[in-house]
Amino acid sequence: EATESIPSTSTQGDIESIADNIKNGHISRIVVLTGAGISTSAGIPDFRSPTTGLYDKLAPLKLPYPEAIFHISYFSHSPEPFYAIARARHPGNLKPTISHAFLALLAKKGLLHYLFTQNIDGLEEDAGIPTDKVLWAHGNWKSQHCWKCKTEYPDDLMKRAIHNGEVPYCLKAECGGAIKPNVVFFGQSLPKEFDEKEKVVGQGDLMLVMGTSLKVAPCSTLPRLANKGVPRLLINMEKAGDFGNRKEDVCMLGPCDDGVRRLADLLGWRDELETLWKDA
Ligand code: CNA
Repeated sequence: EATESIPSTSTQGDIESIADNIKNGHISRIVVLTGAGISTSAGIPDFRSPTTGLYDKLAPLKLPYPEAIFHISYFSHSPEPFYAIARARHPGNLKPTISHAFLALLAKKGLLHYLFTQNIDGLEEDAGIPTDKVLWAHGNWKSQHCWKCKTEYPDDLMKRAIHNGEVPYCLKAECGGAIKPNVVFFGQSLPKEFDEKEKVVGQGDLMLVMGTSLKVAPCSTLPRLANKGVPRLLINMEKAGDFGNRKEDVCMLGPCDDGVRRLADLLGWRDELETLWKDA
C-alpha cells in the first residue's frame, strides 16, 4: 500500500474539532507519547519500519533474534554486536525535527501537560522542551556505566570506543563487565519515575501519540490510560496499538512532520512553528 504524503484523517473523531477545542481552551492539558518516528526525518532510522528500520539490517550480525542486540541478557555475554552498530546509531549533532518543535510550541503555550518519550536521542531538550515536562522512559546516551558493577565510565573514553567500534570494559580490572549506555535495554526496568508519572495520563484532556509502533511495553499501554471520552490523536505512518477502537480516536496517517504542520495550520500557529523550528 502506498503511503500518502498528505496525512489523511480517518475514524470517528476529527482533527478540526481537536484544533477547535485547543483554540477555545477546552483542551489545555495535552499528554504526549513519542517514539522513533518523530526523529527519522532528523536522520535517525527507527527499528521497525520495513527496509529503513534497524531490524531489517541486522542479518550480517547473526543475532538469535533482532531485539537481542538490545537485550541485557544477550549483551551481558555478547556486547560486540551492539558496538558494531553503535557508531551509526550514536546521535551526533542532529537538528530536532519540526515535530519536536511542535511539542516545544505546545509547552511554550502552556498546553503540554507531560511528554513521555521512548527516544534516546535527546532531541526533545535540543528543541527547547522544558526537561521537567519530559520523562525519558528508555533513558539516554548521555552517560554510561558498567552493566555488571554499575561503576560509571568517562564520556571521552566512551566516545572513543563508539568511534572505533570497540567494546569498552569496566575500568575496575577485577570486574571486566562491558560498559553500557544508560539506555533501557530489553530485560531492564524503566526509570523509577515511570510508575508515578503514569497517572498524569489520566489528567490529560488530549492524548497525542506520535511516531511509535506501540509494540514495546510498558509505554505501549499509556494511550489506554487516557480517560474515556478524552480524544486520542495518533500521528503516525501506520495504525498502532488500539487506536481506532474508541469513538474519540483520530488517526492522521502519514509523516509526523506533515501532521504537525497540518495541525499548526488549523490552529493558526504555522508561522510561529516554522520560526521556532528554524531558530532551534
Ligand atoms: P518503532 O517500533 O521502530 O516504530 C516506529 C513507528 O514510527 C512505526 O510505526 C513507523 O511507521 C513510524 N514512523 C517512522 N517514521 C515516521 C515518520 N516520519 N512519521 C510518522 N511515523 C513514522 O519505534 P518505537 O519508538 O515505537 O519503539 C520503541 C523503541 C525504539 C524505543 O526503545 C526507542 O528507544 C527505540 N528507538 C529510538 C530511536 C531514537 O531515539 N530516535 C531510534 C530508533 C529506535
